[in-house]
Amino acid sequence: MKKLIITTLGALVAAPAAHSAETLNIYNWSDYIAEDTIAQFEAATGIDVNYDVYDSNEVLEAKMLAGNSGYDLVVPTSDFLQRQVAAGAYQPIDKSLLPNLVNMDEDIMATAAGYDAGNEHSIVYLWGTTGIGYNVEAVAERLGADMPIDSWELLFNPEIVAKLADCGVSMLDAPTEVVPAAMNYLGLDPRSTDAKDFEAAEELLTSIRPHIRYFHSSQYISDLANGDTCVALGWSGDVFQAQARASEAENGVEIGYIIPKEGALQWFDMLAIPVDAPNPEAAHKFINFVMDAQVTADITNYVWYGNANKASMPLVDEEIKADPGIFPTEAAKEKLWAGMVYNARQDRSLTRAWTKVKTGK
Ligand code: SPD
Repeated sequence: MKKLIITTLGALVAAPAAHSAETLNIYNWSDYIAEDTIAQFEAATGIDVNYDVYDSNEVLEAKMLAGNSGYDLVVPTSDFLQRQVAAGAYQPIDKSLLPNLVNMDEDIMATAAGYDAGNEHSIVYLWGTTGIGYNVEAVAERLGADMPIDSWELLFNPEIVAKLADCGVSMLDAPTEVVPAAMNYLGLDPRSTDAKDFEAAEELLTSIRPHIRYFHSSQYISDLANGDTCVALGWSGDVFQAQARASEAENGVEIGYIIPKEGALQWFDMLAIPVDAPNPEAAHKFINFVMDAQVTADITNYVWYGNANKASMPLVDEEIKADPGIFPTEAAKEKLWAGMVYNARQDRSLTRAWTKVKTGK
């Protein structure tokens, strides 16, 4: 059984600096940092951190495009980042301020550069997949113990998901992830931008809508952990956090995560500095701090997401490195798809389909 592990930085952290009036405003995904990362940074630098969280790229994007967010550091997913960079929302990263850049995995940074040329405005923070979390016992009770739990069928086959409705099925409130997953299940290209494909996904999602208890992108961690829901279309590390919480609570709930055999979205969340950040120097210090091998390993060991820090890998728990739900097998990798960058027209069409699914209108 997995355990939440809290590690300390030990020798890495210098003696606490004298109090300074300097402040760093961070806006990050919820449940996406180790318990002690911020305190360690404050102790090492004397910078006070204000730390806010969100659970939706759309919410972050609205703030970035409006400007004057007051944030110094944010964490958009790479596909969203690309269009925000195009809109001038971020400032170039000054790599001369990042000696720990040498720790990064060049291959993963090169993949991310597909969204941000030359990694000019962003550094990979963590990455993961969008798959299915499930309560092993509750699902087996309803579907039979020999039902293969390896497919989007669990959520998108109306006959199967109907049998799970009573124990609680949830989905991310993330149209750019759920609609492509539905298209993939239908045998369509998950990266399609064709309005007809969005409509096909909408039709499928509408047919299973009566069996979905809610659409939300963070509540499912505690609900799965407590046994209040039994299936969630969710993010890899969040499901593993639910598994760890259930294990710590010793409540008898066993949670599994699958990357469906048909394939899944693989995404990269990026550290980026808004163009109007009040304190970009402190943001650079934080990015460099996070790129320390031990700091990144502590984060991965706590939140169960992959990172792009090669130097951290020897410090990542063996159990995490060996889990194919966190670090997919070569065979699973072949079926992963990358997030699509939608233009405004495609985005409207996707959002329309999503609103209809959620509201039935
Ligand atoms: N609880 C942290 C979840 C982070 C999810 N990142 C978003 C990925 C979007 N594709």
